[in-house]
Amino acid sequence: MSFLNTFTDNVHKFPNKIALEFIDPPLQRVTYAELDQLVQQTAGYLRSLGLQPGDRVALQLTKCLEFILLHLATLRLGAISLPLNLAYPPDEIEYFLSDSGTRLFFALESNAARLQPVVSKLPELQECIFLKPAEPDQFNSLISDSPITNYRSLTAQGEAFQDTAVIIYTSGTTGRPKGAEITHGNLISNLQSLHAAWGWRSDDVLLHVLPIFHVHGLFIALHGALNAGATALLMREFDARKTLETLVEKHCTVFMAVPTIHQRLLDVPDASQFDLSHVRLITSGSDRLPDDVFAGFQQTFGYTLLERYGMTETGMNLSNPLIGERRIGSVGLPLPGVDARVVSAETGERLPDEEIGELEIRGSNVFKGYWRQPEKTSASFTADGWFRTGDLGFREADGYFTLCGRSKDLIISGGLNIYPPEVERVLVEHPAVAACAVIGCPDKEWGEKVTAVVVLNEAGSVSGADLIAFCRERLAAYKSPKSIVFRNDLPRNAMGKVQKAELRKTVCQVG
Ligand code: MCA
Repeated sequence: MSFLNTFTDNVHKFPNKIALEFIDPPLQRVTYAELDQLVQQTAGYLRSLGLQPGDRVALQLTKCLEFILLHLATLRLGAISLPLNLAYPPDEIEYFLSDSGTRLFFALESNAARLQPVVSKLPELQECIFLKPAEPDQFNSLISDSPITNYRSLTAQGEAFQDTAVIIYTSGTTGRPKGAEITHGNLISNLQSLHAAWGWRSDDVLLHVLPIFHVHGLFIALHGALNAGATALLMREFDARKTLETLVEKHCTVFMAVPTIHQRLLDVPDASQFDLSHVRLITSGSDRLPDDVFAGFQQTFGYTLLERYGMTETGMNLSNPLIGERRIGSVGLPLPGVDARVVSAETGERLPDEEIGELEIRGSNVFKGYWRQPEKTSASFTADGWFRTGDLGFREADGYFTLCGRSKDLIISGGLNIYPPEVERVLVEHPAVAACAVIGCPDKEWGEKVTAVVVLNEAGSVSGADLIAFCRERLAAYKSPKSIVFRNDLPRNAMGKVQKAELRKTVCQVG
């Protein structure tokens, strides 16, 4: 049993129902039967390129039908889909492709010149195909020459519960990002939990505004809709006013977003004019939901946001209930099939309710491990198989969990994770920089704003703007500092470790 089985069942049950509709140009709309046919053709095309079960297929594309077809066809063939953020510059792409040993890479034609020097260096990469999603005929002609593959005869191996379906790179506190291996079993178990918890229905209409290269937009929203036999309306790039208009005009029933997006909806000048009373489920996740956004949503739209908590490595873990109290500041209760506990960071022992400790998760939603990183994989699990999330929180006596910080040094900006060491590694490469520390400062728009505190060499001279530009050449723009603060030295403890808590106190107010 995999997510692809439920999708196939839905193709039989609802062949003529719209599965996907892109609501901005190029306008595209496919029924379940058409989507199935296109996925089969795409699978045939990938087979004609020699793709084998277990091979990695990397996708760095806009939010487009081609992305979804390639992703689903890759899963159908038992190969591994590797979605990549469009913001990653060539340096980062080189690392992801080489670390994963990617065999086929689909990228944007408009990025071809920047990517060519990188892809030509990668011995395991068999082919790099540049696509023009604005011109759907290009992809149609690629796949229409391929025989339709009866993938069902090919997938026995690929759909096995334990087989890796997708690799998503997540940054770590040390070293370079790690590829989280998510299995077919992880995908279906999390979909089944959410289907039950959020009451997904085949007559739901999801408005999908998130990127599809992350767990939230791809597994929770897009797979969620296809798993339910529902219709997904896809907005290629988020636009706040258009989101409100579409929710109303298209009678959408489900909407999922991150706090930055909810804040932007509240900032639409006449937001309260939009009647969202028909939207049965609006969720918030990927970052802590600020209390004023929770309250603002109630005041403006009369809707109580449903906050939930997940991670790339685990999918969704906890959720406020569909029916029952959606508690402000809390991420709710464990989803069906997911166990959660709070332990002492020092002893690893389970803590009583109300005491703050590290949150650990167990269940068939939890990933298999980090790609080719057995030590990092075993370090992230306890001896008895619980995944250490690195998030701090407590459990209340009635089972609700509240998060209150992280034991790992992580910044979350606009729902995207950024690990300071990745940014620090780039900054210290600049010849004028002697030392640096990267922190997240509270920010109304982004939740946290990446801020770098920099100490220059004695003879060093560089402006903040030039340092930001230096980072943006080497890192995705969302990871690059939005502000640089120069200092003569950094506060350090007796071991020489930078005291970031101290820096946050002194820098964030002025930074
Ligand atoms: C864009 N920019 C950002 C971010 N996004 N800066 C910091 N943090 C960000 N998240 C910068 C760009 O580099 C650019 O800078 C400027 O903002 C405008 O870029 P643009 O692309 O136009 O931004 P936008 O379209 O307004 O995007 C904001 C957004 C987007 C809609 C909030 O960031 C977004 O879709 N976030 C959701 C991410 C997500 O899906 N996370 C889920 C991860 P400049 O102009 O200087 O070049 S999965 C997860 O976390 C777990 C599993 C979970 O629980 O869900």
